[in-house]
Amino acid sequence: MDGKTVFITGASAGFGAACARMFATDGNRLILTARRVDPLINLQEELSECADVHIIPLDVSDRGAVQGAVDGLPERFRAIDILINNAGLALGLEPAHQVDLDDWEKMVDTNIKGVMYCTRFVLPGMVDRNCGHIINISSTAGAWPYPGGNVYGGTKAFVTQFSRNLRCDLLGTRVRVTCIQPGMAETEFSKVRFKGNDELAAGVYKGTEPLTASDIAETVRWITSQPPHVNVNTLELMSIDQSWGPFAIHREQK
Ligand code: NDP
Ligand code: 8X3
Repeated sequence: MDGKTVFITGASAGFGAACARMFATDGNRLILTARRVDPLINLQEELSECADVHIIPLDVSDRGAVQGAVDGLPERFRAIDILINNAGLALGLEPAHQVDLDDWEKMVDTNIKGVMYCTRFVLPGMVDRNCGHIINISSTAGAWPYPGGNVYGGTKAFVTQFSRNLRCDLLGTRVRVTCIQPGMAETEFSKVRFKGNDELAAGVYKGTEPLTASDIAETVRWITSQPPHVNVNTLELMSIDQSWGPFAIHREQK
């Protein structure tokens, strides 16, 4: 996996930052994007000895900004080999009839539109060069329902099906598409979901050994180091401490 150009969204924390650290070897060039600039600058400094890192402050839900970021890449970063559509978030865990509609819109704008925009602006170059790999970060929440998962799970179901449909459109090219569906992983994810409430966030992982950001980066390493004719379509992984529940049954009290 020598000398690839890797574009990562949501590189300021969690999976995205772990993927940046993992890719910062073997002469890879990194384009790291997120809304928060300070963590990107820190990561650029941390990785500067081993990788050529270009950072872009970017909100993936801003279509014009995504186009500007891709069109404005310095020459040596223009041929993107790997796009990691990772930026995303869950907001709240309320039932559908009580949820804040702004939260739903923000999840749709980030998790769906962000993936659409980044893919649409990066993909033509990959098709022209007849090589590339798009890795979309979906979730177990896109395949398995849970109370309060309403729109978050819906956005991740979009990511999963979009990934499969991309494979159909790209048949006959050497552009690969992979969808990763992680379960519970300890990052800033729950802190964001519970809007800064550290106690609620910590409760999600209490007494468990959740997946880590580094587990996801290692999964990405394995996927991207397969021979070029091997396309890993979908990969679901969970902590050993997570599994499925039985169907919920409502019973009238008699
Ligand atoms: P983190 O909260 O740790 O990281 C999320 C990243 O997304 C941050 O870098 C954040 O950067 C970025 N981001 C959020 N909104 C935007 C936006 N509008 N534009 C650009 N960047 C944005 O969470 P994770 O690392 O856990 O999450 C990464 C992905 O993995 C998400 O898509 C999430 O849904 C998914 N996932 C997470 C799981 C988990 O349990 N942790 C399990 C399954 C999937 P900034 O705030 O600086 O913009
Ligand atoms: C994150 C996993 O179960 O919190 O996508 O929705 S979960």
